[in-house]
Amino acid sequence: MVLGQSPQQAGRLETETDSCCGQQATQTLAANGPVRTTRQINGVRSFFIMSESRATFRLGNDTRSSALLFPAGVLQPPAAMGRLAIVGLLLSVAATLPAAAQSRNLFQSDMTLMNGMVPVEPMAGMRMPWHLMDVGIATATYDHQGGPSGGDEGDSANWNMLHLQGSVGSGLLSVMMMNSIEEATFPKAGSHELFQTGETYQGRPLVDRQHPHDFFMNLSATYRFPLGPEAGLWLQVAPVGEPAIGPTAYMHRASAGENHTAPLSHHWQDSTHIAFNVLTFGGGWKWFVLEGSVFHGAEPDENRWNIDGGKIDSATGRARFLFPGGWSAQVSYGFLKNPEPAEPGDLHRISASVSYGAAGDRPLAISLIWGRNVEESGASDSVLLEGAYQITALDQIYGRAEWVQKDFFLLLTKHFPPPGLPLRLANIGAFTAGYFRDFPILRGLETGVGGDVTLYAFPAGLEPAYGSSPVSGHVFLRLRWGRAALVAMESGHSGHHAM
Ligand SMILES: [Cu+2]
Repeated sequence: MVLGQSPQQAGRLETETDSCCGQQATQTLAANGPVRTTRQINGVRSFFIMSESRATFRLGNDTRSSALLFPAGVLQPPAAMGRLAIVGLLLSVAATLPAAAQSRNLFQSDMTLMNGMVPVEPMAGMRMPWHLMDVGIATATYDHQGGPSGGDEGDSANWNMLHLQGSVGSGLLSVMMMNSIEEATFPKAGSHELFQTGETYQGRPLVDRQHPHDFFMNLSATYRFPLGPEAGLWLQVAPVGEPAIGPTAYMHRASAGENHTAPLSHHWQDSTHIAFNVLTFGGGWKWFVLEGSVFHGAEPDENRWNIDGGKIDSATGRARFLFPGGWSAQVSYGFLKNPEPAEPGDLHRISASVSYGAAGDRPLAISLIWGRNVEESGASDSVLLEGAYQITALDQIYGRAEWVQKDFFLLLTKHFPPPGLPLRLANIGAFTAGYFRDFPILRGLETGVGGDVTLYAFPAGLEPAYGSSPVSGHVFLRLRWGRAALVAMESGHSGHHAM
């Protein structure tokens, strides 16, 4: 749903560009006047999608049809606003067309894209009217985790994001609030997930459980200041935010597809996505981004309803690379001051990842992620490979393979190791395959069902706790509303784009 949307955001126009018709698309852009042509840099075409529904309106493969609806100068305010209102109205209607018109793009909700923390922001230099977007997901899941450490439950993973954005001065201001009520929809001690670790419940470590996310998952204000069409600087002030480290958090990644389960390497790679008192400063030029954050290093406490706060004692730095053709990568480092108060000690985290299709602008997305934690007791590594493929507009397959080194004692006994015990690591492998199908029932609400199965590899010494070959799985109903803003960040051959 888009509340108070501007006409050009009301729907979604797609043009098809590929090696054969890219030239034509370029001409279409050029025909739309100077505003549009400034957004074409070095063949890098940037796009901006905001829509209230995933049901997108395809104008067909002929880019000339979009030129009809977006005639020259149409985006030059204010004279064009009336026409845009009509186009917006048409597209709003089109957005509710039956599922046959849906695209095969994967869903993503990357907040760096939504908040314009990118070098090339397609609306840079244009006046953006204030608009409020709402996007969210809720699942109803039956979760079975096998073996003696497993269990069965019904739960719901969920989040909602309110995103207010508009021009201030020559830049773009984004205000975001993201909430989750998992504290009410997860079992008190967290959702059963074999080999999952991280955070605490009643002062004891959570083992084989995924903690619920805080009610305030994000509360941030971001100002992006353009430096011409190819560069920008940004500052984010976030009582609750994501420091610049690691890949996009799993629940926002296109490559996670419909897999709503936290990776076992969450606390090696992307667990800082909820941090307190975060200040981020960044900038980017063409395909390169450099950003740094300071924040409070402790992980969220057991009270999931409040905003923890805490003094700024930790820092991260990240370089991002937005390659042509849908590829992107990051390398990052962070110092986290005493992230787990129940098990005191500082943490150094190093991460590198490569992604394909992270902007959710094509049917396939893949991420390969490495994350390393270096603690006083020693270092441990994690590697994750995941992908999602939209076979048709309604059918998706997804998968995830992980290898992560976890504390043997913790997994075996479900207690923190006593101080002084040398760190013994267990190599844990987890392999998930899943299938999801959309069943469009209600307009404005995307409804679908999915299921997945996970198998594991682990040392024989853990068999007393896990059995010899546990099998886990989920069956779930997923509701989703809204769609995140998207900035495609590739050049050259590309899939379906909106403009
Ligand atoms: Cu998390």
